[in-house]
Amino acid sequence: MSLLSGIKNPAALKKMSLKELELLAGEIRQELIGSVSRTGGHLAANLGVVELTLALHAVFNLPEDKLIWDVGHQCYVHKMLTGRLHKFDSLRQYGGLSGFPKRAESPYDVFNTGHSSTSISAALGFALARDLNKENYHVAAVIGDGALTGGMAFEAMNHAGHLKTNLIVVLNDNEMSIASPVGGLAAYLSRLRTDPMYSRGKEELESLLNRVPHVGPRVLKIIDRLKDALKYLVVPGMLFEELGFTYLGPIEGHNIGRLKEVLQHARSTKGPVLVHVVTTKGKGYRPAETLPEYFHGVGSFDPETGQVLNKGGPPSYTSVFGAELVRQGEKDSSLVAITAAMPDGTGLTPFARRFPGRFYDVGIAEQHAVTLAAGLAAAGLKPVVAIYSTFLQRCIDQVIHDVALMELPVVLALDRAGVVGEDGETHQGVFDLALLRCVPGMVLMAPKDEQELRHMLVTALQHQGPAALRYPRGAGQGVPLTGPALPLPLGKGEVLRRGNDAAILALGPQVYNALAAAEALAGLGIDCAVINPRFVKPLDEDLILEWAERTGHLLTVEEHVLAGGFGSAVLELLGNRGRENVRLRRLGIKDEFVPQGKAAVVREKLGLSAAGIEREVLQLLQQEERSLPATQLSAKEICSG
Ligand SMILES: Cc1ncc(C[n+]2csc(CCOP(=O)(O)OP(=O)(O)O)c2C)c(N)n1
Repeated sequence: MSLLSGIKNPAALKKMSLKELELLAGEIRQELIGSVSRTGGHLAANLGVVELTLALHAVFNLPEDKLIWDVGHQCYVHKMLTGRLHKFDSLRQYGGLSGFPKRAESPYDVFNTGHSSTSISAALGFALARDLNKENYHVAAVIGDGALTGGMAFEAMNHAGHLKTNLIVVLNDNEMSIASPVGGLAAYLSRLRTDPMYSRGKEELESLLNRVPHVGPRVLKIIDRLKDALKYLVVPGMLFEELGFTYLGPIEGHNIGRLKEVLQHARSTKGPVLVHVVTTKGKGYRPAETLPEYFHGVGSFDPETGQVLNKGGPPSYTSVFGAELVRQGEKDSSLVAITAAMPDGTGLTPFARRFPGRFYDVGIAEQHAVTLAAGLAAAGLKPVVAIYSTFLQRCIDQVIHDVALMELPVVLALDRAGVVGEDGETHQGVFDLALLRCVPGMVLMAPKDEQELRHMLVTALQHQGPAALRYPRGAGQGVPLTGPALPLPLGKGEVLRRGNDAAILALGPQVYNALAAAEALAGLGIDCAVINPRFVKPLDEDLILEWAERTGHLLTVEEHVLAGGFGSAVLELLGNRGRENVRLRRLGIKDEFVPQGKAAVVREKLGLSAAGIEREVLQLLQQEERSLPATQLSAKEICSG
């Protein structure tokens, strides 16, 4: 039996010798490579934290002590050691093991994560609750050098340093975010890692100061001041020390013995401590060490070669967006592009290569990205912020306060809008319409396919105010990408199919499911119109009212929560215009979080498929008239599901 399969809970690690822990690390790496090669997932980050996770579990008493993983994509080893090894074949699948920490899954996962830079705030919350409840446990946050570029991490450290409570922050520094890390902080960490003066300095200073004989209080005070002055010269981690943390490190992050020693030391240190651990992303698997960015989040691959399986098919929305942005950048020298640590994920790498001077990767700093764009726009440039829908949630105030209030022409290119698949609840892009629709002056679009995305990008670029376009993750529809991208008339939808029994208003690529559903319904003798609204704001009111009148039955379809989305906008329109005789059904996401799983599986479960739309139309047409309470909106609307 392998060492790994014998571990039922992490207490077993405390009894293991260093040799056994090292053997275990090897087994874990094999298991990680094997299972992620089948399911896909965040391989490189997990390979990098094998020894760190073993040392953390060996030193702390989980789950009494609390361990919080920032972003959480590096929690696989932690899951293997906490009774979930046997579930790894279901990793990231529908109903399976989550790829992120989840309280509902295990008492060892004390805080859900997925978005970056939250761990220190949450850990401080645990530490303060412990103090208030007069409990006695340790709290540790593990945060990467990438996640540390998020402002929240510094807000939390600033507060923790002020409060001086016991709290351990483990900085997992692998010199990588998804891409290369950004800015002065990265340069600072690099100096800490590499400058022998920094790494030797602290121990030497401590031993020197310990040799100073104890004398009267006046002299002691002078010595204290001298210590402080000396610290500035030689103590590493001064930035963290200044924030009120005791800095320990840098430590070789693949040396379990050394890690255990330093973590023990951190455990017995009073006040906030930062343990700086240096690791290699992708450690122990050559393809991932060579291409850590590629193996950050990867689909299934051949473990022997590292070759990714099942590639091919139409170009992704992301890549079509990226290519069109380069074309527009050629025409307009005022166009600048911004990403928050996702140059590849958002398709901006070709733009960055072509126009390095007009491209900004700001680190994991979405709020800054949007206000930076506002500043650039106020000064006459044309910024495009390419951002995942889910991460836009971070910067709604910046959109309202810094962009929309001044009517600044900032383009928000919202990638991964709708169902995202295996990353699950934390990453679904299903709130953006509700968050943006209420912002005065905002133009909101959703292309039905990758060709329309090109047109919408140009529409947004030519608009003299804020505009957002939302498009999904993954492959486009495979439509021809011919001709120049041309601006679309603002607030105008298009009729794709005419019919008299009902009109389906389907947003984004759901248009294609609507067309397939209409085809199937035609076989049943039901004659459906299909409309591509294109704009959620401004809404094509005339078109929608015309088809409401013509058919008397409307179905809206969107990959978005029903509350505040596109269907809500249509419902408001019918209500405002007193169209009591129109029946409306809205298909979208009910008031619940959307789980992980293959996107097609999840869409099917949500009814966001051709078959689902067909069912909805049948129900819409079969619905009996019912009298509504006077307080209800005038349109006779019944939510789907
Ligand atoms: C708010 C937010 N923005 C972007 C991301 C996407 N993201 C996931 S992991 C990651 C890089 C994290 O780098 P680091 O903290 O150094 O961890 P590593 O993967 O290198 O171990 C990014 C940008 C995110 N999860 N949350």
